[in-house]
Amino acid sequence: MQDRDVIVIGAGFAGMYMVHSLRQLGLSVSAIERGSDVGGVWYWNRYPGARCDIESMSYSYSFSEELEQEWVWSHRYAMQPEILRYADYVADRFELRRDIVFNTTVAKAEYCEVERRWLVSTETGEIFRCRYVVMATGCLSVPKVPDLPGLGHFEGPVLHTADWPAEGHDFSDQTVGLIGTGSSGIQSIPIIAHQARHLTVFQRTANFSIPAWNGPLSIDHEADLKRNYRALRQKARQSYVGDFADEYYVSILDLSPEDREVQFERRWREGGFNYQYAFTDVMVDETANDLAAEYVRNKIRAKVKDPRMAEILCPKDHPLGSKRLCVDTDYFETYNRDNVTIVDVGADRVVEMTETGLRTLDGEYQFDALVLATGFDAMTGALNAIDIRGRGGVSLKEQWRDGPRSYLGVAVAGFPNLFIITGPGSPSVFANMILAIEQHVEWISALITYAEANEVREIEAESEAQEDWARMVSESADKTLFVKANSWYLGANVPGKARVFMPYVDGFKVYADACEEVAKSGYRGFRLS
Ligand code: NA7
Repeated sequence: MQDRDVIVIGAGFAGMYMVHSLRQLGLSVSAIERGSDVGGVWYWNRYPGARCDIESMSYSYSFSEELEQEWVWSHRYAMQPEILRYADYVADRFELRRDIVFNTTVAKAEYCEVERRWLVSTETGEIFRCRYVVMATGCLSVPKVPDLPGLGHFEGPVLHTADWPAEGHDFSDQTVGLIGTGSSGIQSIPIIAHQARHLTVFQRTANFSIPAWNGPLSIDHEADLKRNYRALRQKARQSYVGDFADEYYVSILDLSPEDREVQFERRWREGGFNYQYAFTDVMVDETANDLAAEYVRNKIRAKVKDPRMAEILCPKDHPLGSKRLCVDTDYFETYNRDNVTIVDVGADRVVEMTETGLRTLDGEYQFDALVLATGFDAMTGALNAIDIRGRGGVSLKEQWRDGPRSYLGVAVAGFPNLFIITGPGSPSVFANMILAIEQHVEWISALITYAEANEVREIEAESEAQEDWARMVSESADKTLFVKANSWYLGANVPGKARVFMPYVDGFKVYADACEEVAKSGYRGFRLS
């Protein structure tokens, strides 16, 4: 048994900063990490084309001005290898690895009420005893393998985008089947299409995607951003998403048809998420949303030469943005290649996997290798994968059977001294994730500091505060179009998972202000004893 003040579970960007921050408080801390190195989501998601969909200058830590100035991002949107190099650099620079236990999976975390300690056990039987536990397990870290009948019968390699072999995979001379057209599919399809002899994409739901217009960051532009970093970080903290984009608070419906076209085109040319967030009504008004959506559909029709393929690729069954918007490089153009086919497998058209391919209601498709770009058991998957037991031995997974409920997305009633970074009920995946992580790490660190200074031994969310928060999160989501899709935000991609809208939709700034208010009030909604 080893004793620590704090155990952090996970050493992605959340766990890394949490370790750094707790050390500054003079606390003893270890992070326990399943992978063999730091990086979290960027450690596992090594599929071809993996890239961040938030711009690199803002998708980076802001806690150290030296780090900010030293690190040089090569592109507007960074590719996975570069982000992993950044994680490696940060780990070296702040000597984080000495407090991280790698290649170790946490199986259980149990609260002992008598000792007021958590006992964290690993799959190999090691036990760590600590006063606080911080879950830095990530929102998109448990790959979802679809329940395809006969999947085990397929004789070729099966690769999941979120569990890609470190050595990569050479598709040259192979025929490839790929299931899934979310961000991971949309990023990997153009690259795999270049390598493979033939690529067949099986699409259940067509998705909206906006061009990334990715390219190298010029030295001048980078220098300019770095000169203004403090102001830009401040701007990010005052914004909805938490990035540097200019928000454009105008309603689509207030614009004339001509001005609308101008604005849609301008946002399309800027690329990325601002196409969705630039307008006030796109996520709350169906007419406004459909105008924005039709603009994208027309772009798809203009890009894809075969009109039949173009219609398959045009999303029609959910509002733009209700499934997370994708940001692509040459995705739709890829379907103009002779070696790429798209097959619509919506409406339960998949029958089974065979030894050599996939049988659908429309025919049989053969290929050498299968890529699953089928997403994640998002937001709660990694938390539920650990047997977390709070007061009275109550299991978090059981408590969340009908959907996750938390206070501020950071704490759960009945689970004292346990904190979740970017948990359900916080903006998390709706925000620039690194900023969301920093805000949580700093807030949790301040709360622990307060507890240490005031001889508080137990910090626990009150049930009533938690219920109020959960109700508010769900009522806010219900006022938007975010709830109008079978998305992973709602848990709809995992059969049997409770349908509860998990992210906080009112934006980073409003959320961070609410957290600040709670702190200023002496941590209203928490029982400090
Ligand atoms: P997503 O966005 O959940 O996409 C998964 C895709 O896989 C999506 O198109 C799914 O269709 C499809 N899917 C899942 N199961 C099946 C089955 N059984 N049959 C056919 N198609 C299936 O995951 P990503 O990894 O692309 O991206 C996740 C997030 O990571 C992304 O939003 C960014 O934030 C980064 P569906 O839409 O469910 O019909």
